[in-house]
Amino acid sequence: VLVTREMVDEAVRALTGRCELDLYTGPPEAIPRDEFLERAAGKDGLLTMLSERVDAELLDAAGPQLRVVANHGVGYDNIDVAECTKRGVLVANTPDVLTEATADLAWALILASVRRIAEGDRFLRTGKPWIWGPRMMLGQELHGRTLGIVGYGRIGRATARRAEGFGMRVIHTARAGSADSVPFGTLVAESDVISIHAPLTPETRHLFDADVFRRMKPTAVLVNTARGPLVDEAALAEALRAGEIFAAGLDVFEREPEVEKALLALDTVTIVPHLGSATAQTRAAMGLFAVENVLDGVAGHRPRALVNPEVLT
Ligand code: 8YV
Repeated sequence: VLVTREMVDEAVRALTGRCELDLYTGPPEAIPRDEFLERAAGKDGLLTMLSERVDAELLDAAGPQLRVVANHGVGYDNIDVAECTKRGVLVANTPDVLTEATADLAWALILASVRRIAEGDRFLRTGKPWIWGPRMMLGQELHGRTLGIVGYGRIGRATARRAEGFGMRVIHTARAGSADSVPFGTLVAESDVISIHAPLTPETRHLFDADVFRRMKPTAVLVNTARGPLVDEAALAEALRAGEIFAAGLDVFEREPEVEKALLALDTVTIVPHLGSATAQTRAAMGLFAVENVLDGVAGHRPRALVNPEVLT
C-alpha cells in the first residue's frame, strides 16, 4: 500500500504490520506527480489525499494488480471514478466522521465574516492608536436573518442545524431537488449568509460567478468550506471590491495551495488553509477510516465506504 502524505500517528500505527507499507513522508508535504507515478507501480492499494490526481495515466502506472484507491477525505473529485470502475478498481472515501468538524468551521467563518474578526485582529496587531466609537467596524446581524445552504448533504444539514441556536431561518438547494428545497436563484437573492457544501463536479464549477454576486444582497456573506473551484475567485474579489457583497470566508481555493492575489488584498476576506476537518479527533477518525478501507480493498473485502459498488457486481 502506498500512502501519499503523512497521516496522524494513530492511522500510521493501524497500517503498520498489516501490509507492506510505502509511506511518503516528504518533503514537500504532497507527493510530486512523478514520484506518485513511480511509487504507485505494483501496489495493491493506494491511500490518497486531496490533490493527488488518480486518472488513467496513474492507473496505467500502477498496473493491473491495483485493487483499491482509498481517499482520505469525503470529497473525491481528485479521482476519476469512471476510469477506476472500468478497470475494476474500488474507490472508497471517509464520509460522516468529518461532518461535525467541517460544519463547525463553516460557522467559524460565518461568524468571522459577519463580525469582522480577522480584520479586527489584524488591525490591533498594527499597534495603531484607536478609540472606541459607535460606528466602529460594524458587522451584520445573524439573528432573524436567512442562511442559504447550497448542497444539502451531510455537512450542509449539520451546518443548517447549528443555525437554530443563532435564530436564523434556513433555506437550501439540493442536487436532486426535494420537497423543501428552493431554486438556486431564490436562495441567492434571499440569503444573508450563503454557505457552500456541494461537491465539485462539471456542473458546480464556477457556480458562483460575477452574475450570481450581482444578484446577492450587498449585506450578504459567502462562505466556502467545500471546494475552491465552485467559486470564481477573480469575480469574487471584484464583487467584494465593488461592494456587491459584504464579506467572504474561505477554507478552500480555486488553485490550492495558491490563493488569488486580489483576495489577499481585501480586508473583507477571511481565509484559512483548508482546515475544515482539521481537529485532532476528526483527523484520527479519517485516517483510521481510510486505513480500514484500503486494507479491506486489498484483502478482497468490500470497503465500508465504497463509492463505486458497481465494481463488485
Ligand atoms: C481533507 C476534505 O482535509 O474530506 C474532504 O473532502 O476536503 C478534507 O477533509 C482532504 O480531503 C484531505 O485529503
